[in-house]
Amino acid sequence: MKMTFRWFGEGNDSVTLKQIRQIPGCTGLMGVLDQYAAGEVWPKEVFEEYRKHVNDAGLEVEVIESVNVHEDIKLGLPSRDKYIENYCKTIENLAACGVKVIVYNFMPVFDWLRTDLAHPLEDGSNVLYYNHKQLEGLTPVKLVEDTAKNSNGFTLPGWEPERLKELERVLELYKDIDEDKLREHYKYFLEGIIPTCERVGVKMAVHPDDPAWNVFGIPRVVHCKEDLEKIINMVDSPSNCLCLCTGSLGSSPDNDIPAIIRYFGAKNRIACAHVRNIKYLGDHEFCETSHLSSDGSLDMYEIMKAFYDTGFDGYIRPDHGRMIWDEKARPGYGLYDRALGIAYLNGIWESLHKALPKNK
Ligand SMILES: [Mn+2]
Repeated sequence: MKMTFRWFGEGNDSVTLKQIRQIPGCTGLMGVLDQYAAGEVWPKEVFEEYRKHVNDAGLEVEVIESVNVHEDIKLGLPSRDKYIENYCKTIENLAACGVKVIVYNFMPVFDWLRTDLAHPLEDGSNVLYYNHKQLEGLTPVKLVEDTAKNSNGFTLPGWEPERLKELERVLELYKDIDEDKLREHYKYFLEGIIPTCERVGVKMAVHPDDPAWNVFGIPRVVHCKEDLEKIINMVDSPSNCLCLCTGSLGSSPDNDIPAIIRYFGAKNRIACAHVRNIKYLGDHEFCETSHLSSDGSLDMYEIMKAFYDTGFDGYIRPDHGRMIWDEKARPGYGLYDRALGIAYLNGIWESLHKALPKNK
């Protein structure tokens, strides 16, 4: 297992590489380069410079998180072939610089979604919060505007202003697309990119829908065990993998996270993981919490044990944290609570290793 940390890049993150390097047991990044819009080719030289910069700070960057899939691919438009070709070029360029895993998602229109980015907890911290009832009566455009206003001046992943200008037009295009149609388009995408991944030794890791259900009537096909099974079978290849995000899948109490980890871990299809806790507050209502099991609804010991027992040797990072100790940062992505999350997850891992010496 390699412990990593999400970093948004120089000038785009309140957290520094020096700070990340000082988190015990954290050896690398899940990196983000968000200057390229979905569909653009990431130039090798630019990424190589980024990699050197990260390596010079004493950290690895073998996982990249922000290679977004162009909406035309999800919509199955004729222009998708050009974007798939570009995606393959980006895969080749990143692989040439040592990238082993690329995280992406296949959520139409919206990336992750919350209704409050600073929900107060009893301990005086604040966290991301979701209540499905609050989406009722809200238009997608209004939600996006509210989110942009409340993100402490940072652009949230998936909410890039350039992409949102076309929001209404894109929503209209999705009216004729159901889940089966979306899966057809997904399969076409994987068939287009996986041969390149196999050739250059990259694993694609799909991030689950967050939250784990449909929003605004738009189809989503990555939020339960059956969905994930369909995806890994669309193209049966060791390069067609999952990014197991416990908080995203875990937003639905119907998903048994340790069982899902054991099932796909045994097939060697989990390339990386985001590990965090959430707390159920009602029907389709939850808040995020510290990583500690007793603070939320997920059993983090059982989650880490499932990774351990299946011989997981991929990349893990803590996911969103609370905003604590008066830190000012991108919602969910402060230094302090995520660093505490790493210390805690590493503590569980060490205990597992010493009690059950099967893995490292
Ligand atoms: Mn995640």
